[in-house]
Amino acid sequence: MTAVTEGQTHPAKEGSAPDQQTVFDAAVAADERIEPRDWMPDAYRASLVRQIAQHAHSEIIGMQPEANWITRAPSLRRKAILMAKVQDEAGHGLYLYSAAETLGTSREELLDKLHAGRQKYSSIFNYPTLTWADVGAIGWLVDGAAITNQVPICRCSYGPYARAMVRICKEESFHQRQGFESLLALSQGTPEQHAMAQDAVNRWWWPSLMMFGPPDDESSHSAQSMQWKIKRHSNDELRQRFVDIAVPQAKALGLTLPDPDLRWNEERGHHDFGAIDWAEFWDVLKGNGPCNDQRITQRRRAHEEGAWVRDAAAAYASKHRKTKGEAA
Ligand code: BYC
Repeated sequence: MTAVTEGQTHPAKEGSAPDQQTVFDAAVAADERIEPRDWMPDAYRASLVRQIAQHAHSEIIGMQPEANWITRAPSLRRKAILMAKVQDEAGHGLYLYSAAETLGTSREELLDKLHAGRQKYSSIFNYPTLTWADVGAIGWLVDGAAITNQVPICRCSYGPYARAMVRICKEESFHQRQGFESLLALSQGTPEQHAMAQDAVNRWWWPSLMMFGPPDDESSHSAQSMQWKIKRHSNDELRQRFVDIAVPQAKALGLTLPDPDLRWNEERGHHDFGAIDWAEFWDVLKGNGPCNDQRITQRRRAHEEGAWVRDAAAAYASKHRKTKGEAA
């Protein structure tokens, strides 16, 4: 949008004085970006904070299941790749908390809410990583689902969120490829390795489909978020897109997707797939997944143990500011 004066970046046309809501609606309709200092409806702001915070929390909680395998990676190469990937997830969290901060909240406040169970993180990270093949399955399926969901967010109406997603999607794409390559190596390895890869795919497939959120008719936020162009596609549309992408990839991997109802539907031009266990999804959201307690306990512990690092960084920054101030 074209900036005019601070706090009001949409110029009113001469002779007219459109109210702030009209200016906002027109900007969204014209596919312009809403920027932090623009007027926006309170509900738009609150919904963005909700979604971006949940997204950021997912990135940092998502470090845990994969970090579980860093010490046991089968080679130095795999270990280096996994460490880099886990660090990337921390970086994604950082961009996203920064994007949320532009909406007038603070990272501290959001983390407090996560630790108190008042904000969510993705259901997918409440499942355990039982074998090394799970690291490959997460890369292929979980990062694959994440890209499918997140590429459209690069066109989100809120500027800072959209811009954060560009880099995140590039990195997620690399993550997805490394997962695919790692699973391929296992699938083409010994019969035991192939079985381990298949077992991982069997366990991660259905939770990956749940990542896209509830079916459209049970999605409380979708209609409004799509109207505001925070979301560009519905949960079911993106889930279908992901299934259509994953089927040929599974074939290339020599692995089977654990769904007897999965088949190409010529008429629809899409794959039909079996019923998702939504009772399991809602149960995981309520905190009853296999790893909910473990994930949040570990997150709280990491936060407490990292307090001295935050204090030291804040002290250094304040000293640096003072020194710079003196030099000026
Ligand atoms: N898990 O109205 P709906 C990653 C909640 S990170 C938990 O459809 P919306 C990665 C939803 O919040 C992956 N909760 O909501 C990281 C709402 O509850 P509240 C994270 C879920 O927002 C490391 C209620 O259910 N990606 O990929 O319109 C390593 C009703 O849902 C889930 C993002 O966060 C879920 N799966 O749509 C590797 C992407 N689904 O808030 C990979 C950004 C729904 O009213 N987020 N809920 O309490 C989005 O695109 C959207 O927020 C969602 C949900 C599609 C997830």
